[in-house]
Amino acid sequence: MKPILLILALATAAAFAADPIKSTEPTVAESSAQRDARMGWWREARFGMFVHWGLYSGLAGTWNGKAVGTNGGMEWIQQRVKADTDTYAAAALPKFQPVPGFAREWAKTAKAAGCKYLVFTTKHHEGFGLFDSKVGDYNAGARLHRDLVKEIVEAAHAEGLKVGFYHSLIDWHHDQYAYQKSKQLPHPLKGQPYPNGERDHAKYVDYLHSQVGELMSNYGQVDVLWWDYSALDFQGDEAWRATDLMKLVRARQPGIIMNNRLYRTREAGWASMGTEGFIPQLDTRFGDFITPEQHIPATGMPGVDWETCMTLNTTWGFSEHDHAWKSDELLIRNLADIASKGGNYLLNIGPKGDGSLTPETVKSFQAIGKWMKVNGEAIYGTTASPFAKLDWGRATRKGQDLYLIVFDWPKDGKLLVPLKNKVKQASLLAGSGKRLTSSSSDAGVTIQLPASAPDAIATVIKLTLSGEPQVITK
Ligand code: FHN
Repeated sequence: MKPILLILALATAAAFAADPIKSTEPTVAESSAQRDARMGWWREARFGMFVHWGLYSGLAGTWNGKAVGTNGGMEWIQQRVKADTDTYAAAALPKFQPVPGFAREWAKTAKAAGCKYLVFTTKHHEGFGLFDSKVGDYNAGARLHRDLVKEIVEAAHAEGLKVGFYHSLIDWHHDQYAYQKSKQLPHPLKGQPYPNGERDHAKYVDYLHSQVGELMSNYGQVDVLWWDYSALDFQGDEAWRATDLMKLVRARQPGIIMNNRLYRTREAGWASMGTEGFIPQLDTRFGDFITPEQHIPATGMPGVDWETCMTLNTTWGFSEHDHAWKSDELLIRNLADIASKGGNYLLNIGPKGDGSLTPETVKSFQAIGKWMKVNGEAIYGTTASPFAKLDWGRATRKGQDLYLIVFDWPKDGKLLVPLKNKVKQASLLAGSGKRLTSSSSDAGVTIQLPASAPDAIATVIKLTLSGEPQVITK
C-alpha cells in the first residue's frame, strides 16, 4: 500500500477509535410513533425497584473484620480494599449464600410498594455473574449451581412486574479487561501493571458480548437493559463495541428499553463524570433514557425520557455500617417530585448475602406502598406539571385532570392554584374522595381545604378542569 494511503488509513482508524460515537449508526430504525409505543409502559410506570446484589452483599461493608466505611457504595468494596479478584472471591464467595425463595420477598415488596418494574444486577463491577453462564466460571451457575437470574425473573413475573437487567461494562475479574485504557473508570488494581502481562481488551469485549447474548436469549422477555458505566476517556465503540452490542440486544429483544450508559457524550446526555454530569438531552441512537443518579433534576426535561436512581441510605450494595436511611417523607416526596417533572424513580434496595432484606428496607417500601395505595393515580400514567413551581408542593397531569400533591398544608385552609381555568370538580383522593369547593379570581383558583391534612407527608387533590390547564405566570 502506498505510504500516503497507509497514513490516511491509519489516520481514519485513529479518528474512529478516538471518537467513540463517530462509528455509531442508528441501532434501530423506528418512527417516533413506534418509539412512543415501545416506551409507553415505562413512561406510565413512573416507579421501579433497583436491586444491587452480588458477592459484595455478603461482605456487608466489612473487610478483615473492619468496617471499610459507613458512607458510600459498598458494592465497590473490592476496589476500596484494592483486592485482586482471587483474594476478593476467596473472602466473598463463602458469605454469599442465597436462601431458597429470596427473590419472592423482593418481588412482593416491590409489588406492594407500587413498583411496576424491577431492575437488578446480573453482574456488577466485581464481575461475578448471577446467571448460569457458559462463558467463564465466575458466575452463580458454576460456583453455586444455581441460576439466580432465572429465580429473580420468575419471582418478578409472578408479581406482574416488568424486569430489567443491570449489567456492568466494567469488570474487575476478567483477566483481559484492560483497565489501563481509562484513567477515569475504577479498578482495584488501578495504577498497577497487569498481573498477567499484556491484556487484549478485545477478548474481554467478546466475553461481554457473549454474556449479554446469553442474558438476552435465556430468560424470556427482558424489558430494560441498564448498562453501567462509561467514562469520557473510555466509552462507546472504542470501549465496548457499543453499536454492535446494541444491535445484538435489539435483535433478540426488539421491544427492550436501554439506558444511556454505553456512552458518556453530550449526545448521550452526559457533560462530565460524576453523578451530576447529566444534561437534559438525548440522541436516541445512544440510549432510550438518561440516568441522573442520586439527583432529581431542578425542572422537567420536555422531550427527554429520564429516570433518577437513588439509594435508600448511602450505599447501593448492602452495608452493615450504613444507617443513614432516608425518611418516609423524603422518599414519598421524591417520588412526587420526580413524577411532577415527568421522570421515573428507580429506588434501590441492597439485600444481604443471603438475599434477605433489612427491616429498614421493608419499612420504607411499606410506607411508600401505603401512600401509593391511596394516591397512585397521581403518579402512574401522568405527565409533568404545567406549573414551573408551586410553593406548597408538586403537581402531575393526566389530560384535563390535575393532581395537586400538597406537602405544606395551608394554615388558613385555602390553597391557591395559579390557574385561569374554571374547575369542574375538586376532590381529595384520600378518604371518601370528599368534594371540595373552589372559587376563581385574578390570582387563580382557591380551593377550600379541611382544617388538617389527611396525609401529613403529601395529600393529593384531584382537579378536573374545563379544557387544557391555563397557567397564570407571574
Ligand atoms: O459504580 C456504579 C455504582 O456502584 C452503582 O451501580 C451506580 C448505580 O447507578 N452506578 C455506578 C456509579 O454511577
